[in-house]
Amino acid sequence: MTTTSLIQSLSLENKGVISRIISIVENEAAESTLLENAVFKQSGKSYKIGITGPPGAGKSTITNQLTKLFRLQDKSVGIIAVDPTSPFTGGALLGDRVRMSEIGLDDKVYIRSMASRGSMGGLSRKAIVAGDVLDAAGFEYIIFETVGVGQSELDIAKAADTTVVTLVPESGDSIQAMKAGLMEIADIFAFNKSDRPGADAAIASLNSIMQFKVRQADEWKTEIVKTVAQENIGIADLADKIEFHRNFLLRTDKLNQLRMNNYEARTREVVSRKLNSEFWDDRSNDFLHQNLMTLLKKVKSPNELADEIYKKYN
Ligand SMILES: Nc1nc2c(ncn2[C@@H]2O[C@H](COP(=O)(O)OP(=O)(O)OP(=O)(O)O)[C@@H](O)[C@H]2O)c(=O)[nH]1
Ligand SMILES: [Mg+2]
Repeated sequence: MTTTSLIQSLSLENKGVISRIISIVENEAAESTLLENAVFKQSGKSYKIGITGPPGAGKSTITNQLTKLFRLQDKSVGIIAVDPTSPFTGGALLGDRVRMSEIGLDDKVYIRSMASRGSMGGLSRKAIVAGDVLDAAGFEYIIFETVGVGQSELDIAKAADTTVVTLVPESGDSIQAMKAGLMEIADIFAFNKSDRPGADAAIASLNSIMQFKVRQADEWKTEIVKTVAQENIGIADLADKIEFHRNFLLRTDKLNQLRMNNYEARTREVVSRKLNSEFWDDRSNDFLHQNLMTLLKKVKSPNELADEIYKKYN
């Protein structure tokens, strides 16, 4: 299929086409940029939810329950599960197999797992573009589920309209979350596994940490929702809070601002990538390698060597 016919046949019903386009993007195949441009221009109608948090907190369980709830409202849902730590992809993960059997057979649900395949390079960028593909296909909700607490989660959170951070009672999660920068990105905390001991105390401590968060008058106040995802407790409440946040963004005209900020970051990222790849050719790389000794011997600092290379090869 040509790129034009791929784009023309892109729709909810056509999961094969969705998968093909995402694969082309994922593999950075030749026609990737053309497809990225086309889907971007058709995107913007979906509502994007990011679900992130530490490993095992219940992100997948929450995603599945939310999806079931949206389906009861006859809303279509596209899910992108991003795992920067796993070399597997395409539903090879056990949890994803369970998920496929639960909700994956639904016509109006599409699930895609994306993993790093050994290199972290551009995974979050590709996941965000995959979001554009699902958006252009017409899904009403898109859920980005990301494992761990690293830079890629933060990047993906920026591409979401509402970011849900999942925490659990154990292991001083709130403190960890604060350190990892999750406080700043959380629109809603889903305090999951609240069937476990210590949940109320942990929520109280999260609450007190949040009081220190500096907030402007017109800024969203982060919500905390108590969930037991496995038993579908608190999920309707979570969905309400997401809707509440969405209405807030629309009412205050922050949704467009937020998306514009995200598009700005994406544009800058492309420019940085281009500059970087143009700059580092054989000559500049050789020069760097030949001068590494001057760093070890403390003749030059990295700043000085960088300046020298920059002046020489720019
Ligand atoms: N007790 C309890 N267990 C839960 C709850 N929600 C999920 N679990 C269990 O916790 C485990 C991890 O849940 P997942 O949904 O796979 O968590 P995750 O955050 O997606 O995990 P990773 O993707 O591996 O980071 C599973 O065994 C779930 O059944 C809950 O509310 N209470
Ligand atoms: Mg998971």
